[in-house]
Amino acid sequence: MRRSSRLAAVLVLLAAAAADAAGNVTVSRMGRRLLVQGDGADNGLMLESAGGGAVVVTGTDGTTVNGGAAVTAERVRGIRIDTGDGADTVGIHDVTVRGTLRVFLGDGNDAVLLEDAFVAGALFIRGRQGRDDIGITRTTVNSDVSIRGSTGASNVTFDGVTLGRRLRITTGPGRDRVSLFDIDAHRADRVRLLTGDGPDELRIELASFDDRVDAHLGDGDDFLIVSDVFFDDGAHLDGDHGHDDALVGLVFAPAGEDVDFDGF
Ligand SMILES: [Ca+2]
Ligand SMILES: [Ca+2]
Ligand SMILES: [Ca+2]
Repeated sequence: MRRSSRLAAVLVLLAAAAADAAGNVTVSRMGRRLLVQGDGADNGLMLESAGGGAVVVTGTDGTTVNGGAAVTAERVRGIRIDTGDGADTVGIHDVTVRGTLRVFLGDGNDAVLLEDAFVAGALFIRGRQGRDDIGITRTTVNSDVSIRGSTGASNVTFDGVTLGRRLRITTGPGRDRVSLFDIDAHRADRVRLLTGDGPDELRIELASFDDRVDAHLGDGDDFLIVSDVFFDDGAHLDGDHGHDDALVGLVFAPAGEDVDFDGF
């Protein structure tokens, strides 16, 4: 009897420790902007549309939201998420954001996946230290998109993304992988892709760009793959220093526009 009650006490303690490790996310609002603030623990959270402009924020992997399982916010326009330090995981699924969506990942090895979303304003995602995975899938953004990876290795993947204005992706000195696949930018503005130093890989496949595309792969031995891409206003793709390789498939540009490959 005493043994089993002691075991039960140990199990309760273990459960409490696990909950502490997953931390708590605080959801508040400033006007029609939803503020989602993580703590220093490894937070897991999921944002989903609840219909009529409402958004439900659910804790995953033991993370609590305002001390409970989930919080629903009505009539949300913009969203700002800051997961703080720790290895955080953010899923944003099937959400319409009528304003701006900002995601700050803090330090730690973080992951964010934006899927089946529509963002009427701008999209900002910021990593800091650690190794970050940033994925955007089947999503339309009407205004600027700005992604800044972490100082460690970043993995930035766009798959089925429609862009309305500018796109800028910047990664740091680590070994980064940036992949743009199935991109509709034929009504968008200028694109800048800067992978920083370190041995990086940049893939641009099945894409159409209305405005100019500039890519710089920085120092380090980099690898560029470009295939089935229409550059309506030309492109400058530069491997910079290091031993760089390029694999070039079908690339189209109108007469008078150049697609330059430098440093490969
Ligand atoms: Ca955190
Ligand atoms: Ca973090
Ligand atoms: Ca890099």
